[in-house]
Amino acid sequence: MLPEGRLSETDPDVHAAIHGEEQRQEQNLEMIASENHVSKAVLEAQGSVLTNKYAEGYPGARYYGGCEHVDTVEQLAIDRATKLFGADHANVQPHSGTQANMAVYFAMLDPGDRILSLDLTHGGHLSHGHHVNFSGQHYEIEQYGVNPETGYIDYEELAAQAEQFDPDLVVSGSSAYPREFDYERIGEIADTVDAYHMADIAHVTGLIAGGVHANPVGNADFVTASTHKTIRAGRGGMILTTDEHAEAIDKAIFPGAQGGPLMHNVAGKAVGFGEALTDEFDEYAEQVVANAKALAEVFTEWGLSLVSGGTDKHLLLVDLRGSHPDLTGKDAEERLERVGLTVNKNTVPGESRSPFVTSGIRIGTAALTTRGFTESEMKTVGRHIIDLLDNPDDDDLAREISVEVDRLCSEYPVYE
Ligand code: DSN
Repeated sequence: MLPEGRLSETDPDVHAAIHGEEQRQEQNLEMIASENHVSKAVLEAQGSVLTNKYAEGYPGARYYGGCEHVDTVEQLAIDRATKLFGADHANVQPHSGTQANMAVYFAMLDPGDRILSLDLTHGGHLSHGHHVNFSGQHYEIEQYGVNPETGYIDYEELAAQAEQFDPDLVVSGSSAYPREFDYERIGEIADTVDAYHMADIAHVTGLIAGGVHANPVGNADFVTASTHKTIRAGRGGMILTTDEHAEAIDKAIFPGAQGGPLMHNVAGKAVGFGEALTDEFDEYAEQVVANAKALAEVFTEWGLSLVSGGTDKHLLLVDLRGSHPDLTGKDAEERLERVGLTVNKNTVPGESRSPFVTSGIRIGTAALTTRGFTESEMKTVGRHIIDLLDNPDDDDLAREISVEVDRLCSEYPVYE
């Protein structure tokens, strides 16, 4: 027999922590660029009985019986993903974006093969070859960066670097590069040196699905993604590829890198992708970028320095070294958190402080746009951020801003 009763009765400790997190999300303005709020429908799918089911294999070819319903769910997720991105093939089983990247490397490379990717401190990701990550330990890595003057990737320089390094795989995509990638150009560079091109669109999955950013499908051999950021389809990952590489990718995910898929998460992806196919989602994606540009405008007007001078996407990278040389990213993050503004400290190009301290903060607009924020609310929040950074000892000011944050949270609830 199963324990009876609601979670609040059977496990008040876990219930209290979940409830606390619900309250935290409602009562704070979430500006961590990799986070978002999913719909109640996605939550329902993710919290469903599908968590009970083993489904190793793929729809129609499983290693377990009783898979007729999970087959339906996974096929819906696959069909919606291929429709959204115009891809030949989608694998929706990766547990995360990192697992998706791992599967592409595992499918196409041998240990010691060469990967050319964006440096972590210039906006890249751990799984693109950082030395503490499996990717940096199993493959030979060379990294490209942004031009220190402009903050943009210099594609001529990247082409020259590729010629010299002769990579087997070139990675486009980032966690903290505020500009759109030129996937076509990187595809050409990869072709020139006979390398595969993997576009990691984890952060911009929703912007591409919503038609605001160019789609790398067609220019990249592999497109990897996480599904919980701008696309709001619940926590997980995905790989898009061509018919040519479909079998290798499917084998790399299962049995290569993972066991049973998390079918409740696959259901969340199906529901979120369905939402992303609507016109409302396209409007959402446009507003996410409009909000980030509005925030960039306020920051620039008030003297904050932004890496690359602005943004094309859902995130800004504030380089505090110019305007607030003594303020670390860690201190800035804590100062904003005290009034209910959640951001994350982030390294900036040419970083001299440790990743636990940093000289920058990364600020995203996806979650606030989900709450209904438009440019005017974003500008209000932007001015509050500047006031807080400029006046560290003004407790009255912090209290006033905290009240204003409460007001905005009540006016734009997440789930009520
Ligand atoms: N950790 C995520 C981010 O914050 O960008 C990427 O995996």
